[in-house]
Amino acid sequence: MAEGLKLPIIDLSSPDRTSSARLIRQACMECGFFYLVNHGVEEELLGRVFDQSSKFFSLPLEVKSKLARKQNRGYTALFAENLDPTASSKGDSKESFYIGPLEDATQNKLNQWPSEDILPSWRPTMESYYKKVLSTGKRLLSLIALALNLDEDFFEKVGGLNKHTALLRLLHYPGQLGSSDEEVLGASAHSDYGTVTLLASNGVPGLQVCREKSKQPRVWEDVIHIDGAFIVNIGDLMERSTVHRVIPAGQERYSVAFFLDPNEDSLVECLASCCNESLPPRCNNYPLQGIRTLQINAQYPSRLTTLIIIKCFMGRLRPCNWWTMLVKLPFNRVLVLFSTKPRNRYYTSNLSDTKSLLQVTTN
Ligand SMILES: O=C(O)CCC(=O)C(=O)O
Repeated sequence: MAEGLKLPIIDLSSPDRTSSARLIRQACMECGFFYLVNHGVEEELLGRVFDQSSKFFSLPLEVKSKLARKQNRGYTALFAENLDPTASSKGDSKESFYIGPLEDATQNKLNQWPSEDILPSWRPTMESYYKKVLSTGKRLLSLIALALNLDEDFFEKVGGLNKHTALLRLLHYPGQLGSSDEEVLGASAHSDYGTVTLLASNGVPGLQVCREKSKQPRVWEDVIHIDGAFIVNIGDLMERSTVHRVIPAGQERYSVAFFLDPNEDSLVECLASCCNESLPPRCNNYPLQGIRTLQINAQYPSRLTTLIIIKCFMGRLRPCNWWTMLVKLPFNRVLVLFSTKPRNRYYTSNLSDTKSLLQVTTN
């Protein structure tokens, strides 16, 4: 197994916020991953989340399948998702459960909950965790704003999370799979498409990071578990997203990922502090909703999405913006954004797969 990565540890409760922001900035420029401690989510609550998660995933498949994923909420079975179809046709060896925003009644209605008769503590436990980790994520985002030379309350002021689309995802990787000639990963190589992801696990190894995604063959480094710490990575909307994966460790792994994603109606636009005359914005006014829908569809491929991609590639259809984005996406990853007003503004760091964003903002 590859050597463990040495990642910086950020203390969310440190009174020296300037130093913390500096550390985050460095972590994001170098790797896009760091640990977060003193984050305010009690270990006892996390313990209950894992306990409920294990109870749910132990249920018979027919029971879990009654909550099958709809509108990106609910249960996905083993091999349903394929994060890297170029590596394997089989799909990823994990099952999962998505929970979406709770505060907004329309969004909350989409959530699916296991029956109280079967798992009476599931819903209150997940709701408590969702609220806690959301608050941690928002505090972290204010440090990231500082790291980008913005006011701490920048993202809050522009209302970027007023109608956020953060997803909590419980994951279960079975320990043993039947033998197969094809290498099957727990989660194949991918980067996350939101702003930040906060990940907790039951300590079973498997998470690996590739710092140079264009280098072949790829070099994978283990991310070691630290008790009580979240593993945080920045997503595509923060420009320096890092490819990661989960390999089978021969033991059952449970994890819980919280993807802090902004308002659905956001437009992707470059932050003023992240571009200048010599480095103009490379991507502006991309609608987040379009990008996300396309990304999610690509993860759970349907015949329609595949057809559109093929037709665009063959030049048989004149691609509209969204289709163009879909085709470009793997090569030209997008950026940050948030909206000040519904259906209006925006914003972002500067894009491309280079580390230029954070370098440009260095005074
Ligand atoms: O389960 C893990 O450790 C990682 C999960 C992950 O990378 C993801 O869901 O995007």
